[in-house]
Order: sequence, then C-alpha cells, then structure tokens
Amino acid sequence: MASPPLDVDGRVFHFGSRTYVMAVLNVTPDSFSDGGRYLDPEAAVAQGLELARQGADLIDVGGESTRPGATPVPAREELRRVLPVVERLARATDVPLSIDTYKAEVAEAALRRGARLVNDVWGLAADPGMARVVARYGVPVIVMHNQREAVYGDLMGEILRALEAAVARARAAGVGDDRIIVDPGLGFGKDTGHNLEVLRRLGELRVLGRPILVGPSRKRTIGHVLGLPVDQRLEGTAACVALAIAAGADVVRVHDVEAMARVARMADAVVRGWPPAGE
Ligand code: HH2
Repeated sequence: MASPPLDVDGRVFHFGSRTYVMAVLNVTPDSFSDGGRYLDPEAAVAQGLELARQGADLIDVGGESTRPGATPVPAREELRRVLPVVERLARATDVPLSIDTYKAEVAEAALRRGARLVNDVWGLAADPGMARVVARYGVPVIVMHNQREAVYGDLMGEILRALEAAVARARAAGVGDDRIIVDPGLGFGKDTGHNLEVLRRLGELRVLGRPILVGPSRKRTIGHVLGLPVDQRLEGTAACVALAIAAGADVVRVHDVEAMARVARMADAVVRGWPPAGE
C-alpha cells in the first residue's frame, strides 16, 4: 500500500503516484562528485535554481562530505557554508529545501532560514538533540541506515531493524508518523556486493510502511561495476534509478536531475501505469 501523502509547506507529495526527484547540492570542497564547485554561495544558489528548472522536487543542501575518508567538519564551518545558501535559495525558489546534516545545531539553523526537511545520514543516532529539533519544527525527516564497518550476518534484516530503531527514535521525540522517510544508505558501511543486493531487495523495506528514498547517484559501486570514473557514471546511475523504482523507491536522490527525471518518468510509466494519474 502507498504511504499517505506528505505535505511539505503546501506542496503535497502523493507517494505511489510517481517518483519524486531530490537534487543534490553540495556546498563542500571535498564531496566525491561535485566537491568545490558550489562553495561560493552565489554559484550554489545559481546551481539550486538550475536544479529547480531541471525538475527537482526537493533540493538537498549539504555542507559536509560524508564520503569515506572525508574530513569531519565542525558545526561552525558547516553553518558558514550552508546558511547563506539555504537563506537565499529558500527565497528564490518554491522547491522545498532539505538540509543534509546529522548535527541538531545545523539542522535547526537551516530550518530557521527556510529549509523544510531534514536529511540525517546517521538516522537520528549521531546527535541526541536531532529528533527533538525535527519534532519541534514539525518537518519531515529522512532517516538513513549507516554503520562504520561493512560487515553483516543478514544484510536486509539488519538494515530493516536499524531503520525500525530510527523510526522509533523519531516517534519517541514526537515526529509525526507520516513525516518519516526511510533510506537504506547505499554506499554507507556497505561494499559493492552489499549495495547491489540492497538495490535488488529494496522492496523488502516496504514492510516499514514508509516512503523509501534511495541515493545511488554516481556512487563507487557504479564505478566498480563499470570501471568508470565519477564523471562517467550517468548510465550506471540511470540503471540503478530505474531498477530502484521497479523495486519500490518513492524518491531518488541524484546529481543529474534533468536526465534522472526523464528516467524516473519513463520507469514510472512502466511501473505505475500510463497516462500518469491527474494528467
Ligand atoms: N548519499 C550521500 C549524502 N547524503 N543522504 C541520503 N539520504 N541518502 C544518500 O544515499 C546520501 C545522502 C553521498 O553523496 P553526495 O552528497 O554526492 O556526496 P558527499 O557525501 O561526498 O557530499
């Protein structure tokens, strides 16, 4: 059964009717694929507007790279990077902004300046204040599975249990039941075999009864399979996006918005029927 509709500041997401596209906007010097390109707030805002033009349903602004080996960033520096961009972009576009952070202080400051969702790659477990901030602002939250070591006895079972625990943390803090989106965390504490298996078995996350977000975009698994550098992973990303949709994804987090919005629309026509409801 489809998850209930999600109202994000007046924009309603009807999960099940189509796949939604979350655009990546990294305001970092070291993100694995777009690091350094949008450090200047002006360039970041211009890129945000371009992503909106290309069809983004959400724009995910991040100020700290989470790629393996990236240098951790203190909250002060993360705030310095993201706040000017969130503040200006929120005024310049109607597309809801999410803040990609696991720090409550960064999330709260971004929410005050116009962000409308929180994307936490540590599933509300890294900062004890995070769930409370999400609840206080009444915003939706993406809880992602993550762990340090790529070691599993039962891959999907362990991801499911960890996501259940993240959902429980959100609910215990008072986050509305219909405001929690789950994400298996491709590339986070997972090797290539794990990532491929997660994509293949994504539909198993449906038992959680939440919208599913997945972020395969340009990731290392694609590089491993195809033997291609990060700037040549468009087709690999497209294959993952289409198959994720067939397996039950509701939202895809991508860098190449125009191309992946087309891939999603085509995959939706096959998976969800044609013509789309409401057209
Ligand atoms: N992947 C990245 C960052 N944030 N958030 C969610 N919910 N799901 C993901 O799969 C995910 C995420 C990593 O990608 P990117 O932002 O491009 O790189 P970096 O972490 O190097 O900035």
